[in-house]
Amino acid sequence: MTKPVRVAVTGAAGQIGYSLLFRIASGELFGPNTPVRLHLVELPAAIKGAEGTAMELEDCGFPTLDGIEIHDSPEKGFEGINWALLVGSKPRGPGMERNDLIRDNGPIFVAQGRALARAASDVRICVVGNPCNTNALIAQHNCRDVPATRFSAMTMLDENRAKAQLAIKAGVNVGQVKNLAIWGNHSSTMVPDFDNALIGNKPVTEVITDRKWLENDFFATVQKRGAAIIAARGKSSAASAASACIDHVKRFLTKTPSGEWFSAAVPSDGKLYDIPAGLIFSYPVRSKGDGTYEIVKDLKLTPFAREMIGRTTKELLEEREVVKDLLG
Ligand code: NAX
Repeated sequence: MTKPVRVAVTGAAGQIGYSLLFRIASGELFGPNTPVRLHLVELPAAIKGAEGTAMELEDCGFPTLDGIEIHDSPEKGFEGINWALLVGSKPRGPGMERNDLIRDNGPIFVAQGRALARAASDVRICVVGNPCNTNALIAQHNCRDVPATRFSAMTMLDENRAKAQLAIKAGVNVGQVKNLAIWGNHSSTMVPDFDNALIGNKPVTEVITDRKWLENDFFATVQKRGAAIIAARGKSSAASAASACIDHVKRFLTKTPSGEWFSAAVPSDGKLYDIPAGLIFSYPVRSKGDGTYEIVKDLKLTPFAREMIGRTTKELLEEREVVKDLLG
């Protein structure tokens, strides 16, 4: 009998949780032969909602779902887990500045980092809750027992959004678009790197020759897609975020084909592309197929891309400054 993979999802009663949990339970993430034990972690006030979701998960009759645990504390919720998908955090309220959100959510990731250190050893962590890069930085600093390279933050949704926009513009299926790296912060300063991406094995810039569109409309659409969805739906992206989280974990668990890469925010070692050490920075990465990865080296960056990467780096440094007292 295969040992179940234990996956904790924080914010299990939230909108992303409601989509994500079913896709994990169905066997889509770890395959049809790997049982999954879900740890639903919520705030005490939202436990009832998590119980409702758990009932629906049972009612789906997924053979891969080995069991469900519901916890109102990260200490209990993270016990023995192999994956921590840290989705839960406070949403940005009306009139709230980004720095207020960073300060408000920081303590959640201090507590969760400490709980991970105590409760889990063979664990990999993906932070989705915003501001995800800096939240991942806080969790990682408060969990020194787990290697830093096991922490990542999700920029896969931004990659998927960017690929979709390029595919629409070029009139091709999105499967034709490859190697679209997101650099930097998951925020409106993110850098969708079209110069190194391919459409049907040709450079994007050979297929879409309108560089003005690429540097302006394409950039702005990708950077502001989250806000556009809120404006249209009245709620933030949920199913697409859950789908990207599935893609993120799958890409780490699958050997990346030669010459390809995907986007994930991972700790910088300070040696590549002039990014200061320690930041959780989105890079093009390649998985070795077992959860470990390498950052793709020696990609050529245009002066435009360098300038944009400089801006997103500056923003991440400023965010780190705002939470410096939380970096245990
Ligand atoms: P919801 O407000 O629907 O759900 C959040 C849930 O988290 C709530 O049920 C709440 O009770 C729970 N929660 C809050 N603090 C918690 C804690 N300390 N422990 C456990 N649970 C806790 O938000 P949802 O739409 O699901 O979004 C969740 C997070 O994802 C937000 O921070 C959001 O900004 C972020 N996103 C990140 C994206 C990314 O690409 N990285 C894209 C989508 C999304 O915007």
